[in-house]
Parts: sequence; structure tokens; C-alpha cells
Amino acid sequence: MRQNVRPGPGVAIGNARLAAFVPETPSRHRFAARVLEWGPPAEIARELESTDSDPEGVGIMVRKARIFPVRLEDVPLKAAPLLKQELLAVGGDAAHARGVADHSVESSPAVLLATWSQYRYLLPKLRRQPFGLKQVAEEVDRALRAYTGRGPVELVGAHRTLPLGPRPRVLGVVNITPDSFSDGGRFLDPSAAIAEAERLVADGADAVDLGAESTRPGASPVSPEAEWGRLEPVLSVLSGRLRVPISVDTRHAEVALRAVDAGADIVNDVEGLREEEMRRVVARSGAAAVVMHMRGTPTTMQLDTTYADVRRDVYRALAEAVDRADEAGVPSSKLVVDPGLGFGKTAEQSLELLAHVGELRSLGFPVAVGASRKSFLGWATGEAEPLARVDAGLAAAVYAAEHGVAIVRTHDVAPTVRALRLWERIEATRRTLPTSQEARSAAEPEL
Ligand code: HH2
Repeated sequence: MRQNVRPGPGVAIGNARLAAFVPETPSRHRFAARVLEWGPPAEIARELESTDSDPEGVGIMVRKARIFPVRLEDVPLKAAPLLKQELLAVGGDAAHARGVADHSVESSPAVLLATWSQYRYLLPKLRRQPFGLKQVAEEVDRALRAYTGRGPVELVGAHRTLPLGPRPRVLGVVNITPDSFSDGGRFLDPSAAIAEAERLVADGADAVDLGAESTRPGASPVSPEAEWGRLEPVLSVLSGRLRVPISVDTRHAEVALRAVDAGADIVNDVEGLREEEMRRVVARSGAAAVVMHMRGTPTTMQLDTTYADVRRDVYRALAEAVDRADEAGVPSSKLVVDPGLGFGKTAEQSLELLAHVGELRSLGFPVAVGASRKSFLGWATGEAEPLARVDAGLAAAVYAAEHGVAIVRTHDVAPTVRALRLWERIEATRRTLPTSQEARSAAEPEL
């Protein structure tokens, strides 16, 4: 009969054993092979340390423990094979178009596959190469640092500051409108809007977002005068009463200017600071700004939802928008990016953007996301009524948290805060530091 062996009691040294192997009955799980799930470097370092590995070795191995795939667009024909070659030389790899081999393409997208440790060898080599590879190295370096870093710890508004992390901050929505898609007319009366904002803060909102023009698909535009007429009586009271930052959801520079003067901290522009005047107002007023992605206007945005690649197109558009804001003098520490779920996107496209929302962190700005009650959630769950989509909104908020989103915009503050509290407790277990000093320093690896 075949005999199996298992470590006997032996002598334990930490988690390892100096074992006398004793024969016993066959087991398919003698070694208890288990695929590990890990996320932050602290968690990786702790797992490695738990094998009683040499602490110095833990530091080396943490950098080998995860592949960071990095996508590049339009890599020149001459650069693509060099890039692959350099990646292969460090033990990584790179995908690019087949047409690179027979020169049938002028440029190619590329996906780089390398560990932290391999990028450390790769990037200095790329910096010495021609054909644009120096800039490739700089962009890859910047994206990796932005993606893996802890990000900014606060968003300084014109008057108040929103602390960021470790859990997403909850931005509670108050629509002072007759026609918003989920709560139109409920808070048009200023006293109802004020009471709602105070209720949201009591429920745990970290900031409130006041909107006086609906931006739902096909909504009729509101003049800046009419918008300000709705906003002013609410903002003037709340700015004296609320301790949390106030964001104003507007596409009009003159409304943004008056709002910041009247006490607003953040300009939430669904047009992504597209207008020069809006960029100027944000730069001069000291307000923070949410740069959201939308093609066209709320009236026109659903007319054409064709994207060559929705993730790539939204990423590029946001990158251009923050570059323009930078040129206009808006400090980068004041910016937040938002993929604009439901804004000129089909339900499938909004889900795809949500699925990959963490990629936006590579831009180097805190990421905001608004899924609450939106029709794409209804499409996914079969719920026609916005109020029946609250649960799906909570799932979206927790998903966003798991992918490093910094701000969650929601109408349903109380349940979102409760759901995120659980997520925060789970996350805290992953951030527990390893015990040895060497392994601890590995938990914050430098590229
Ligand atoms: N969504 C809406 C409005 N403003 N701002 C940001 N940054 N991100 C969003 O996803 C977002 C937003 C749409 O929601 P709501 O304000 O409730 O509806 P309406 O535009 O009909 O007032």
C-alpha cells in the first residue's frame, strides 16, 4: 500500500517545523495548496513573513509579488520591438501589434507586463533609448507611482478642506431642481433643500453637492440666472451652517464664481472644465474642482455613444482636461477626476468604466464616481424605478472603494456610509503591518 507522509509534531520554529515525517493515510491536501489573495504591499509582506522567510528576502520578494500591466497607446513602429526586447531582458514581456514585425503598421498599442522589481531595472534602461522610449519611461514611471501611491490626503477647497482616504468620502447629492431624474421637485423649495443637506450631513456625508440644473439625458438647459436663483437661497444659508465642504454642480462659470464667493468649496463641472472661463474661475477662486467626463451636453450626449474604446477614450479625454486645467493655473492638488457614468454612455459602457475605475488612479488625481440610482444600474438589475436601485448603488460604492475611488457621489448617504464602514473594517485587516522592521519597510516599496 502507498503510504503518505505528513509532518509530525516535530520541533516548531515560528510557522516552520523541524519535522520528523510520520507515515499516515493518503490525503489529496497534504500540502494544503492555496492560491493567495492579496492587495496592498503590507498584506503581501505579512504573507511572506509568515513563512518565516528571511526579513531581507521579504523586502526583495514584495517587489516580485505582483504584475503591473501598463497599457500605452501609439507606440512608434521603431520603438515597439525595442520595448518588447527590453522587457524580455528583465524577465517581463510586452504585447504589441503583429504588424510591428512586418512593418505593416506605423504605430501600435502596447501592454507591458512586469513586476515592480522588473520595472526598476527596465525604466533606467528605457531612459537611454531613442524613438520616444525616454518619454515612455517617464510616463510609465508616473502612472505606476500614481497608481500604487497612497495619493493626496486632502482636497483643499476654497473655504473648507475634504480629508481623503483611507475609505472613500461620501458626497451627498441635493438637487434643487424640478426635473432631476431621481428626486426632481422634492428639494426645489429652498427650505426643503436646506433640510435635506443637513439630514445628509447628519447621516454621515463628508461633503454635499448642490445642483440647480438637471443634467439627466435630454434635460432642458437652465440659464445661469435661473440656476443661480435656485442655488443662492440654499447656499447662502448652508455656507454659514455646514462644517463639511460644499460642492456646486454647475457647468456655468458665472454660477461657479458666485457660488465660491458665497461659500462653496468645490466646483463639480460635468463638462470637465471644458470652458476657458470656467478654468479661469477655478484657478482664481481657490476652489477645488471635479473634472467629469462627458462628450457634448446633457441635451446631446446620448445621440452618439460610439467610442473606439470607451476606457481609452475617457482616460485620454480626462488626461487632456487636467492638462488644460494645469495650463490655466489650477493647482493639481485641487483636482479630482470622474468618468461620468451615464453621461453619453450606454449602460454597458458605464459598467465597463465602473469595472475598470481603478485605472483612472494612474492619472495621479483622486477619483470620484457617481453611480447612485442611475439607469445603467436599472439596466443591470432590471429595476425601472430609480428608488429601487439604491441597493445596486451600494454595491457600486463598495466596488468603487475596492478599486481605490476617493469620493462616492450618492443620493443615499446613510446606507452608503454603513456599507463603506464594513468595507473599511475589511480593508483595515489587509493593511496590518508585518512584525519585523525589514518587512515593514517592504510594505511601502519605492519604485
Ligand atoms: N451625476 C449627475 C450629476 N452630477 N457629477 C459628477 N461629478 N459625477 C456624476 O456622476 C454626476 C454628477 C447626475 O445625477 P443627479 O444630479 O442626481 O441627476 P440630475 O442631473 O438629473 O439632477
